[in-house]
Amino acid sequence: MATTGMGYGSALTSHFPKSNSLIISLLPSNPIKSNTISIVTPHFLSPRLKIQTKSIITAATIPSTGKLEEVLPPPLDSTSDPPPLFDGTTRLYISYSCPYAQRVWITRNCKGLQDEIKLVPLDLKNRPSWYKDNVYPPNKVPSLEHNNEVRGESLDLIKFIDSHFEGPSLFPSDPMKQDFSGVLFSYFGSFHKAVTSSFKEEGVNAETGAAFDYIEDALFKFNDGPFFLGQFSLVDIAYAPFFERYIPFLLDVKKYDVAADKPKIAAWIQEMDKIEGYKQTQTDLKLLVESYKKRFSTNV
Ligand SMILES: N[C@@H](CCC(=O)N[C@@H](CS)C(=O)NCC(=O)O)C(=O)O
Repeated sequence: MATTGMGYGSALTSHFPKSNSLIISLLPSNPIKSNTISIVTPHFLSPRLKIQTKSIITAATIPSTGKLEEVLPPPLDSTSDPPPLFDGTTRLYISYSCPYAQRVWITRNCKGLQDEIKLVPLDLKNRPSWYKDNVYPPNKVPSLEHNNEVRGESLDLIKFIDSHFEGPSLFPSDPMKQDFSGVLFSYFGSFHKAVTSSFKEEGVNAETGAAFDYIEDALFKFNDGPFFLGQFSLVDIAYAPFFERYIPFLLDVKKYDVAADKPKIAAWIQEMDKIEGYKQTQTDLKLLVESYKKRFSTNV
């Protein structure tokens, strides 16, 4: 069992990486420089994100599926030139730490669109002014530049990418499942509010507990797989980045194990961790917990 140094519970240990990601350079006769840095400080868990330091250097890693894992570009900041906007390239503007952007990034990966949709990470704390002025006036991430238009809102974007791009469908054709997806997409706002309502309070309140009960019940709805709609879908993608943040924060700060006595949630977490397109987007858990602690510093 992995030891995390943060007292993670048994049901949750599978959520955490056990060792540093293995970087295997392709083409050994023509070695590719794996000139990458981590966006995180060294600590007990392996950083998942490998950020390229120089744009001319390429590198590749092979996860267990054999699919190429990309080395990620460095975030652009206020000193960075804009990309050549509206030149026909489809660009996904994200921040590596944003859970909303992560939804769209996962969707892009799971559909195998790494070549078709170029990632443009931004440093949100030192945002380039051209982003608001010329790309996306709401000045938030994610946004998608495609066919001379820029659109935003993560839930709209994951549906847009799923229906307008090649790759495996991430939305079921079964009308009952489609209906339930609507329920779960709508529930997300209440869920997020209910879970974070405990963050500034002592302990974990009943609202938070009820929200996880709701999720556990939802996972019982279809029995043809461990995901919200049975098979893996956009609904799992919508929730995963938030669970990724809630789980370690609640466990570390509140000693609250989200998956305790919740076998469906425990199984869902385990299965999500096997999705390559998601794994490639997972960020550093200790950093997440630290940033949540800073944000919710009173009475945690
Ligand atoms: N409802 C939006 C929320 C996006 C959002 O709030 N993104 C944050 C980063 S996690 C952001 O860009 N914040 C910048 C700001 O508000 O200035 C979505 O689902 O895409």
